[in-house]
Amino acid sequence: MRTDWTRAEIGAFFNLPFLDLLYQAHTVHRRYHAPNHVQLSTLLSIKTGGCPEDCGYCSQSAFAKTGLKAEKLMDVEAVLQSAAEAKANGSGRFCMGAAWREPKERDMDALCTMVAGVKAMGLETCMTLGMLTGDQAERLSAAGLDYYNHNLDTSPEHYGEVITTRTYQERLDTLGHVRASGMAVCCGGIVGMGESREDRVGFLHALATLPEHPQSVPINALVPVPGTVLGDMLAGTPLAKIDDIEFVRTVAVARITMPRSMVRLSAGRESMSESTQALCFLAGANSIFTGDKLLTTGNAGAGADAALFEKLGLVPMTSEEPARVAAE
Ligand code: SAM
Ligand code: DTB
Ligand code: SF4
Repeated sequence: MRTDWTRAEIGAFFNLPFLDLLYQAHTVHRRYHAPNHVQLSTLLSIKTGGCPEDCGYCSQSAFAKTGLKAEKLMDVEAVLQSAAEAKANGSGRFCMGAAWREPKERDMDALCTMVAGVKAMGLETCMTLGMLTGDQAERLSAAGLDYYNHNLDTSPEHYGEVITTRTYQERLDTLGHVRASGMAVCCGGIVGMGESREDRVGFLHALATLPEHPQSVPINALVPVPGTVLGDMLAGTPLAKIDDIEFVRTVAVARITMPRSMVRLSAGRESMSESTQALCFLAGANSIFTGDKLLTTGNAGAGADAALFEKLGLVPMTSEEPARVAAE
């Protein structure tokens, strides 16, 4: 798989006529993935609010005026109960998120117990806890964590407009620790934060030129939360919502440049029409978050998703099924 893409090449994909881009992305998609299978993932916020980081999009930042109450880390039993419900509702993957800059040593045992318990249910496991040291990555990996989510979020140039308390390089370092531990990397970002097309090019370029492609690439559309820097700054402006076609283009270019990765249609789906979501699947998205809630914001809900799958003839991927079909 190519990891030497240039920005010019990635920019050229974005500039293709829309139908040519979709055709190319879907052709790549069919070569590496089962086209009508979409993975259902469930998210659980295992530690909500009060985060010391200043990510401008995030409702959980202590800098945001969202009125969200800071909570403690959930009990292992409650997490496992929630995972069992996710499994019963057809999810193949369970992703646990914590509003931390990084996990504390005192929490590591409980986190590892959660991972082992969720894994024992036959679910794919993912966590997103902030920055990790090499040792923490090793421990989570040994406990059975399949994926670790840590996003680059945007282009290196736009990054400083969004977050000041953690550098791009620190993010790259955490991704290196995750990769070295043998866990799969889940790394993506957000579009619709007022960035330019060139920033979206730079963002996908950063992902597609990592030492290995992230095995999982979440593409989020900003959920503008009132009280957050970006939610308030963009409210009422033409930038308040990413253009649907531009969003689909971003998914398509992710698919073409990272052919084997799972491309996840993540936050922001609640405000997308069924047709836009269908175009995202055509462009190569093959995973969604299901359920009524993401971490703190609303989501389309299992009923709406079941109806959409029925309409489109999509089948949820089972956790036993290999996510990727054999490539030639
Ligand atoms: N605290 C951890 C961290 O940031 O590494 C994990 C949780 S954080 C909520 C995970 C990701 O969710 C962020 O990197 C960001 O890409 C995405 N996210 C957070 N708030 C969002 C929003 N309002 N709209 C879209 N995506 C969002
Ligand atoms: C990711 O890139 N998207 C998911 C997951 N990683 C953890 C989270 C989306 C969060 C949306 C905002 C919220 O619900 O607070
Ligand atoms: Fe904290 Fe993660 Fe939100 Fe940033 S995105 S404020 S690190 S919870």
